[in-house]
Amino acid sequence: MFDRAEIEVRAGVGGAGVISFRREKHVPFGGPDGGDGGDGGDVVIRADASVDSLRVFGRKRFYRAADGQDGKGKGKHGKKGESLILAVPVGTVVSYKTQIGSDALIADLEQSGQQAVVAKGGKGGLGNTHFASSTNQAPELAQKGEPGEENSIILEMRLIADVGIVGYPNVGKSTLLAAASAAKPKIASYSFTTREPILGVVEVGQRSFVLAEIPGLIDGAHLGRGLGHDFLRHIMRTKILIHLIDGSSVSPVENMIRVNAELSLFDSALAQKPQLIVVNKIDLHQVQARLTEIKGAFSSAGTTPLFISAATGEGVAGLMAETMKVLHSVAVEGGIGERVPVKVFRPQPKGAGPRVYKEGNTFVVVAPELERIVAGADVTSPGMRWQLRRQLVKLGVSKALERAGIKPGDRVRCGDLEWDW
Ligand SMILES: Nc1nc2c(ncn2[C@@H]2O[C@H](COP(=O)(O)OP(=O)(O)OP(=O)(O)O)[C@@H](O)[C@H]2O)c(=O)[nH]1
Ligand SMILES: [Mg+2]
Repeated sequence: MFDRAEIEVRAGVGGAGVISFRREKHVPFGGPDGGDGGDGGDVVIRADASVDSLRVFGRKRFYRAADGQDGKGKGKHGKKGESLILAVPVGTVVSYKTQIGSDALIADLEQSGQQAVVAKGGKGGLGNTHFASSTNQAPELAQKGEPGEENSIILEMRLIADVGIVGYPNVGKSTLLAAASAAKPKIASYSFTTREPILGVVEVGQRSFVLAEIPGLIDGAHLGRGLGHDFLRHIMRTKILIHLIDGSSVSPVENMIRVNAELSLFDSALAQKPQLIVVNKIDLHQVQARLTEIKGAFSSAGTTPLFISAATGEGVAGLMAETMKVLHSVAVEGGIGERVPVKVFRPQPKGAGPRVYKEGNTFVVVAPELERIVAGADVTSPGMRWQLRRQLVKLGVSKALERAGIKPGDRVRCGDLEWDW
């Protein structure tokens, strides 16, 4: 099952702004006319109804969007880099892989056409026209483009089943799925026979719904025990649950309570989904003999279960008709059709002012705006140094340094450049 893929995405680098001056007849030095660099392209993930698996992402791991073009003279701006759009199946959950190991949700693409930006393109650098002022009419400063964001992204396909069958191993989930649909899951008398969620379509009269077996739920599943943890996520989208209980177990009621505790420990929303409580294996003698006792125990726990034998088919049609009814009432209550707004993920806060910290005797300036100017500047020219100094004031770097206690003669570093204050 290709229900999960990890990919690396890199957005385009912004194009560089340029230093250029107008050349006119009879005018030895025209004004600055260096255009800005174009923004780098984004990497975008978009849900597409015509895509049905994440298979392609298993074959190719790295994706990058186009870089922005550099600006040109005569005020011409560079072209924006084209965004890279990756099509994924509807129902894909997109998250960002963090260093600490837990994933951070970016977006849940529930409808065709819904999309999320997973790596933002770098902004293009400013051309030298932006650095002109009344006192500096020949600015020799321009900005380099910003780098594009780079992220590790996890794509996961959530099963879109309407109904999930949950319950301990070996209670007869596969047997029920096979009895109610054309699915052919493996059935065996040991636990964890089913290792992946399996789907089947159930027809009730003219209508149908998708039923899924959710495998491997055991005590501690919310902590990652058994197989359940991975698949608990998959049932988040189901509208209702069939909670199947083995009638031949020592205490069917206790089993129901424990499974529900497990579900709510994983996610309280999961425990609040409507459930049909179903006792299975009523064809067995020992279950027949205890039927009244079991009914009584459930009723004192506040529920009235349905009784079936998945093996013989007794009660299965009735259960499916009941499931259809509950599904319908959930839909009418407005459980479906909610829109999830597109979330754009930005790992770094933008627009933070310059920061200064001391490294030994050197004052280090962290100011991306300035670093990008510094990276492109020829600091050997005195004119250029003067222009840079003005930018230090303008971007608030001088203030930040003074606040940090800098004195004339102290060493300052910004990006690759070091100088005395
Ligand atoms: N007598 C009887 N046995 C049943 C019934 N339903 C299932 N079984 C048996 O119970 C055992 C487990 O059935 P499965 O359908 O594989 O159970 P499961 O819940 O899917 O199990 P896992 O996938 O391992 O979690 C098998 O030996 C089935 O034949 C039933 O209604 N009556
Ligand atoms: Mg099974």
